[in-house]
Amino acid sequence: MISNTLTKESNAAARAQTGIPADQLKSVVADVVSHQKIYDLHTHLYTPRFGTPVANRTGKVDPSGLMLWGVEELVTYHYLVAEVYRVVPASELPYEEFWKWPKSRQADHIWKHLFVENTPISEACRGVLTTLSKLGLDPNEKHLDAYRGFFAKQDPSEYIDKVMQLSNVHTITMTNPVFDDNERDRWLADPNVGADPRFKAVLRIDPLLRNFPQAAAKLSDWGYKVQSDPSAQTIDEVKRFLNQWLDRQQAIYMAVSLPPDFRYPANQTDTLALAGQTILEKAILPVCAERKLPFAMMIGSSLRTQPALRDAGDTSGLSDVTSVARLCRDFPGNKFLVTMLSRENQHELCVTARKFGNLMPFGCWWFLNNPSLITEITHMRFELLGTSFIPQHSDARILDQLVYKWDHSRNVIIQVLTEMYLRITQTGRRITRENIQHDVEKLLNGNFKAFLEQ
Ligand code: RAT
Ligand code: ZN
Repeated sequence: MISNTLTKESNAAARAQTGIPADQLKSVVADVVSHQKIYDLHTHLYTPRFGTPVANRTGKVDPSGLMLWGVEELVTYHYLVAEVYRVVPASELPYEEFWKWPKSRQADHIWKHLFVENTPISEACRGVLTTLSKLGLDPNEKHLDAYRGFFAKQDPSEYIDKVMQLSNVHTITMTNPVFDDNERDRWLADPNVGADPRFKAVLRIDPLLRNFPQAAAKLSDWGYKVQSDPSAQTIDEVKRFLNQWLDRQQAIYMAVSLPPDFRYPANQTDTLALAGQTILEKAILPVCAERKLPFAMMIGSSLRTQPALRDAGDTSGLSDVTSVARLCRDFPGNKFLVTMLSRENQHELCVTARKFGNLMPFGCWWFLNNPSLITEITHMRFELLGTSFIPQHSDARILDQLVYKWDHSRNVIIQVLTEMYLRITQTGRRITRENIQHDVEKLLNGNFKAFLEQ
């Protein structure tokens, strides 16, 4: 018995001693990264109970359903709407006209101009090609009809399993904007709408911080005793509202997207920002702290810079990392998940995370979700933070995008991680498969879980 244990221990010790030769590092890293199941902490995907507008095998189609998937949704992704307007300008196709078209016509237009008549070279275009090809479809088709039949034959719930298997994602975190009537009504009509073991919910509350008077008007319509001026009673009512919705959704964190001019503390002459600040300090952060939930701040989105483009009309702007530092310092009992949209904010955010254990930088958000920028940002994060960050989230809006967003990001992570290990081996320090498995597990799953449990 004793000698058996000893043999096991010495075998383990011997394995730990066996460093991976430099020329094999990349293939081992690739193997480990591709086998690691991912906890995707920010998407805009939904369970089948939220309904789907996409024709499918069950025959159940809900025109305002929230679960998006299939080729027409993929091709009309708002990133691609913006790109098609680079090729066919509004002088040729007025925005209002495009929005009046049925989705199938919009999709045909985008396919023709971005995929057939031009080389689909952008990241968002390449993503569609990766997805089609990983689904076993030929990405060279001239017309979308060649794909439509494949998607119409799917059962939405089974298709979720298929996509999660292909992308190796074990949990999809939704974004659940409670101020969106379509979304809110679905939670009220069906208490189990979010109950699906593959999904987690997130309470998204942008209007509370971006425009409190507007949010207060809605809350008051919904029966809460709130006023646009955040009095003590208003604060209590906002807390009651947040707690009710966190319970209803079983949300794993609370989230907001903030504009580039978000400042903490707020500018004393900006009454709208001051109202938001009071709600943040007195309602949102206390509720998060009591429930030990992280507060996710996604900072740097300027909404509707080009309103005619709708979702595709938002842009990014330089934000203020000092504000993040102040929040982390002044609220040590809170946990902050933070991603920033501007490339220029990334270095300062890393430096700030070195100072605050309650700050977890995550993902390469939206306009940063391009291989060149993910490479740069991930390198910098490794150099400044070791493995104590979350390198990526998918931000998928259309289920099938999980396939490409994770395929592309995995490839970058493999490349960058291999370079980091090679640098270490140059010191004479050995890198083992166990080291790599340990690191990759933290990056793609464990760091997020541990932050939730902290
Ligand atoms: O990346 C996106 O699709 C954006 O439109 C936003 O949804 C952003 O990710 C957000 O969560 O606000
Ligand atoms: Zn998002």
